[in-house]
Amino acid sequence: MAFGRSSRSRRSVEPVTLKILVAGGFGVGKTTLVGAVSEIRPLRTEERLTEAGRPVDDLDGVEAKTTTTVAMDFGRITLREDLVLYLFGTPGQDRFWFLWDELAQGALGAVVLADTRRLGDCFAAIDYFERRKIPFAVAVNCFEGTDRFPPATVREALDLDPEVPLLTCDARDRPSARDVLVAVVEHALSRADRGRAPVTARVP
Ligand SMILES: Nc1nc2c(ncn2[C@@H]2O[C@H](COP(=O)(O)OP(=O)(O)OP(=O)(O)O)[C@@H](O)[C@H]2O)c(=O)[nH]1
Ligand SMILES: [Mg+2]
Repeated sequence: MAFGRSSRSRRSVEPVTLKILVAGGFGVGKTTLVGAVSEIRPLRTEERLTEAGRPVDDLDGVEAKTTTTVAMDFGRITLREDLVLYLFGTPGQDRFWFLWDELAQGALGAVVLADTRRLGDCFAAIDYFERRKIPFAVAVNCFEGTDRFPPATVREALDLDPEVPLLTCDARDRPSARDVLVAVVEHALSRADRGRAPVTARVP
């Protein structure tokens, strides 16, 4: 399950490193979330949105957006001295689907970011993780001025299994984004533990 171990760490405890994907539809805030929590300068593969892309790049609600991810985002966050997450943000547009299988290799779990103005945009990511049995949590990125819906309504609209964590977040806010990552890790670890001893894995 572990993605790797850092051999160069000088810390007394060698951290377990886990790979987490940050997925969701176009312009939902994936790059923003990875950038908000990453303790290293995040690697981004952004290209400018152009007039040519206008028919396929739906900018409703994110009109200020000028760039889009074309390969992946990469960041790192230490959740605990002995637990480090490597974050891989996926590209949001359908034309980059061919990259997903590569990015998903060895992932412990995933965050699916959602925007209530276009919930349907995250169906594909949810389907992808459900099919591959990759544990995921859904985080509604609360853009200002958007309607807030009760969690039960969002859960129903997305047809989520009761066990899938559903949270709200502000992708720009480090503590908020960190909470989402903690929820995913706890969910993924508890799912991995099910069937073994009834251990509750908790990340502070
Ligand atoms: N107001 C507000 N704006 C946000 C929030 N999260 C992201 N944004 C803005 O929304 C736009 C889209 O954010 P990105 O992080 O590029 O979205 P993305 O999901 O990586 O987009 P793609 O890679 O193109 O699919 C950017 O202009 C962000 O500044 C948020 O929580 N609130
Ligand atoms: Mg992006």
